[in-house]
Amino acid sequence: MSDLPAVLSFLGVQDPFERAAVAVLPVPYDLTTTYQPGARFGPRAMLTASLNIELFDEQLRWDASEVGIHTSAPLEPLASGPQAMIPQIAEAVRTLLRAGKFPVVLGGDHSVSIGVFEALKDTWEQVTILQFDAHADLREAYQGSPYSHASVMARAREAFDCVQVGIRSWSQEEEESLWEEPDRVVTAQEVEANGEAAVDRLLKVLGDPVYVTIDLDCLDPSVMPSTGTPEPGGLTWRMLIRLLRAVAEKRHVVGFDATELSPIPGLVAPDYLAARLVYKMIGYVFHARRQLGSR
Ligand SMILES: [Mn+2]
Repeated sequence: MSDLPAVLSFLGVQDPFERAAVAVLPVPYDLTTTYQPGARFGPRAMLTASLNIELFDEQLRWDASEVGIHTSAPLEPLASGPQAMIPQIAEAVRTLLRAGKFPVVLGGDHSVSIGVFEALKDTWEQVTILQFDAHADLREAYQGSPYSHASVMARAREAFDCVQVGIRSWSQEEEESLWEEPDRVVTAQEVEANGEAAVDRLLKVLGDPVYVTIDLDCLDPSVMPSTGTPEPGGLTWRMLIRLLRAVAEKRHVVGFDATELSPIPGLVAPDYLAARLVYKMIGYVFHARRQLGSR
């Protein structure tokens, strides 16, 4: 197979870093996954699936890859755990932000987002973290670690305004903190009951600019079974992309991540969905920027 690229790149596109608006950073790390490990294989599965995606977006009627996409070498996971890994992720993302790139981080388990938040703190005085997830992720610590995938939004809330969408599972411990500001939570049930109303309500509470962190388990397991914690009653594909497009059109999005893809061998549809979602979001963001001029 001499036609295999030396480095697996998103969409099989590899624009020179200097010319790329989008920088894809694979982080194959899953040491904090608790139920079904395997998110370390997520980036590779997304990148492999992405090679089959049509570059022309059928909704936008535009080939979003023309903005230039560069995929970095994967960040090597450190076995010493998240205390070491998070600064490493933060530094890698800082480098991308300093270079003026739009970072797209491919997890890995959701704890990789904590590293991204560290980098955002140094770059943006004020940014809202918009989380798509089945879980509140508001545990102060989980299994002894404050950097667990179950503590992602507890860490985010220490520095940022946050809005949480798709939520449908939380602990007794999280019950109080989740509902501190009820406007800032859009449950999966609320989205299912009236999607358009949920879009409107989200836009009403969401700050600007926005960083979007996507735990793929926000989606229903019927379309996204390949996650560490598949939770029933999730978002549909259509509803998720509707929400993401609305956010991209109405806010300045500074970057995003897609985490918790834990590929099931032989079941490629979820891997493809994850890759398609990442490309959709890139398309939405840059199409909106093109329409509005640089904000
Ligand atoms: Mn989750």
